[in-house]
Amino acid sequence: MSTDKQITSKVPSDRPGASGERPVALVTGVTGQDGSYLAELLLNKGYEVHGIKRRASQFNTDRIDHLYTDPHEEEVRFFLHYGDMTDSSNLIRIVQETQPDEIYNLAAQSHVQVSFDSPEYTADVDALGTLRLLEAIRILDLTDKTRFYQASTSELYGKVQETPQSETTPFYPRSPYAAAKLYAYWITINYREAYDIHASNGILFNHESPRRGETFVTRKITRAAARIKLGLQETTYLGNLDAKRDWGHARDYVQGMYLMLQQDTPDDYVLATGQTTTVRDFATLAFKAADIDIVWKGEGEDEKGYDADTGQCVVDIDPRYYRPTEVDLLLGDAEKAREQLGWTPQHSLEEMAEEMVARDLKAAKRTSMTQSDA
Ligand code: NDP
Ligand code: GDR
Repeated sequence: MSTDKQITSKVPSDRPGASGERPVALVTGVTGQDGSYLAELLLNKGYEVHGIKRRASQFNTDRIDHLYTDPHEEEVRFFLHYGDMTDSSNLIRIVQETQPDEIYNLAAQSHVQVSFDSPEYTADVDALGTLRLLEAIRILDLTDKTRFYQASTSELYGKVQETPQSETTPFYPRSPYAAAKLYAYWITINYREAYDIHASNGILFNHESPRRGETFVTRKITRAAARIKLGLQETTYLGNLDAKRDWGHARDYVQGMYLMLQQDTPDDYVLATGQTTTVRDFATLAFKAADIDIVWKGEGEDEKGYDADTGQCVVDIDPRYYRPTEVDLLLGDAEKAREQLGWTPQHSLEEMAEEMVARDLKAAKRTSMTQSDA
């Protein structure tokens, strides 16, 4: 599934690393879904990678533990620093210490529904956090050296203005998350224009993987399908089944991020698959991958959860998962990224759903064995 051939063809030969020295990247949000795939990609390309993680009361590095090398060993290229997007002095110190060639700003309070509950915190992290990092580059006089990637989002499009959505489609944010990301998008462009920083926005449509957080809808569904199959839960409840998303695979999308920072000139790019699917259809597809037929509550006579004899599971709606304002339809046009970066997604939605369900079935089996041992 590698796109390495396309990638190297669009990477100029004068980037750091090309003449032997080791390029240095700083990744915020390294413990998240995208951060973990991006760190893998950069390490494979020979980078020294520094990641920022938050202090938490429990371990929060599950997604990157496999990248960790004992610091006493000779060739260590992956380093973690405690930090937080709300703490300017901490960010400035980390940028100063690491002197990165590239910063990938992936850290965010990234859950749209949660942003309605914590709008101010979301703005602080997602909007002002971006400003803090850009200011660190400026204050430390790294504007000529450090390239900057901003994790912008298809949520900026919000209320549908046109489809498919491209770099020229007007924005209409529909959540505190999207409004915060709108500020981050524009401040990135402003610092590019005002201070000549190589700063780019990736306007990424939804991308998923087995590492997706459990409360985003695809992972919630694949995890539920696996656990229902193994008798660990009876059913699941969902919100708006009619919402349509352009879902790709995170592995493909982090390659696009990397490519954006290898271009001679900074710019803004949409990454998307060009196909859209309802939540309802994704759920049907994912449950099928676990050999379960969904019956939407109200459509069948039987109102139980899972029936192993028929292979059917009744799934219901819980209005608690409805959002005060919804984004109804996302469908992206990634023509510019295809043309200029040589980027094309490699995974189909079906393959991805199968991969996610297979991984969740494995995890559910482990849980099931632990429970029966207890
Ligand atoms: P995740 O939610 O999986 O990861 C978010 C990361 O940000 C985590 O490492 C998290 O740390 C960290 N983080 C959150 N708050 C802070 C803070 N205050 N200070 C420092 N770090 C913080 O998101 P994804 O990997 O899915 O997404 C990466 C980025 O891309 C995000 O900015 C998201 O908004 C954006 N995006 C995502 C898309 C998607 O479909 N996945 C699409 C478009 C944009 P911790 O592990 O401790 O929680
Ligand atoms: P989204 O992702 O809001 O698009 O943001 P999410 O998976 O949370 O929702 C997608 C759609 O599914 C509907 N939905 C549900 N959502 C959740 N979480 N739980 C449910 O039970 C449920 N039922 C239906 C939602 O209403 C929505 O329409 C993601 C995040 O990764 C953002 O950070 C990123 O910017 C965008 O994708 C692009």
